[in-house]
Amino acid sequence: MTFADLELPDRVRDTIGTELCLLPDPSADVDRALTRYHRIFAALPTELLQQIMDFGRHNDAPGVMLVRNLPLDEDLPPTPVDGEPSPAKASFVAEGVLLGLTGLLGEPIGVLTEKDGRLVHDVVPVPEGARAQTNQGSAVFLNFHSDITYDTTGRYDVANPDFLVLNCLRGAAGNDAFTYYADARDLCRHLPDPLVETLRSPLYRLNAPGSYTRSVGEDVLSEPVPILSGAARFPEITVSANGTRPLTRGARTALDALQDACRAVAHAVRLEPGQALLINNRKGVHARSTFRARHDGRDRWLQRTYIRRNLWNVRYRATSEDRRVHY
Ligand SMILES: O=C(O)CCC(=O)C(=O)O
Ligand SMILES: [Fe+2]
Repeated sequence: MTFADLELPDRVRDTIGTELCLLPDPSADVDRALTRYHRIFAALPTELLQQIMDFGRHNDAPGVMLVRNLPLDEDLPPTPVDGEPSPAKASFVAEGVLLGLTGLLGEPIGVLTEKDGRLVHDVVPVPEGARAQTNQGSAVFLNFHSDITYDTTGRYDVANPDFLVLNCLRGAAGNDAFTYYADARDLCRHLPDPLVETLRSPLYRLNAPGSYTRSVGEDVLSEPVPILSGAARFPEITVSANGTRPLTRGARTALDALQDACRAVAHAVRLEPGQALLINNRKGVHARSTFRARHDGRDRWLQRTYIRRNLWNVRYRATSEDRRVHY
């Protein structure tokens, strides 16, 4: 599948940046902030705006889109080292870019077990998580995966985000961090039919995300699920970074072949400040290379949202404190 790549004209970047830098921290009133961002992002040229909206709405759209030449915060404080928001961040341009793009795709959601339910996630290398299969890692390859959500129903691919946006505030100091995306349509074309057939069978149990298993201290496996599902033209894929357990030998062979195929078909992006990656979390799987992290305030810094097209289908998980935050 094509990899979509958009660039804002300088004039539009500057207009959006000037307006965003006047706005306060969106977390105080997210719906009001999203409304303001909506007005601001309406300044995008029609063609660009439609390409982003079409990315969100159409089944046959690409699974990943890079948006370049976005505005930046003028004074960026040191990269936080704990995965928490930086208390020193005094302007909110990056948050505005992230939530402005998010609003073109759907609704940002929080999950209590992921970044304390915040809507804006700071994705930074954390010393204790350096070797973990989570967004805190740096010293290990973060395997091709979907962002999944632990759920008592035993299905982790239902309440999980439809989309992720990753907005880059600071690139890796060694320029060595790559994000990869492998589209399930490409994977199905690449793999022999019998292996695709196996991957379409409920022969796999997914381990819950590392952020959840860390809190309970043990692996928590899903019910047996297929890795690929849905119409042949529009396959959905679900893989856990934290471990996908094949239930048969054949299932293992197909899973190994899938991992190789991901590396073969993936698009690689080295995110730089002013670039955001829009990721469809159902049409493909993503991964991240190892990269050098020093935990000295100059490390790579992304902000991320989890997005649902619609909040209705996840209402069974809604918390009573905040209508965008789910347990
Ligand atoms: O750091 C990256 O490029 C991607 C990390 C990741 O998988 C995520 O944030 O969901
Ligand atoms: Fe991820």
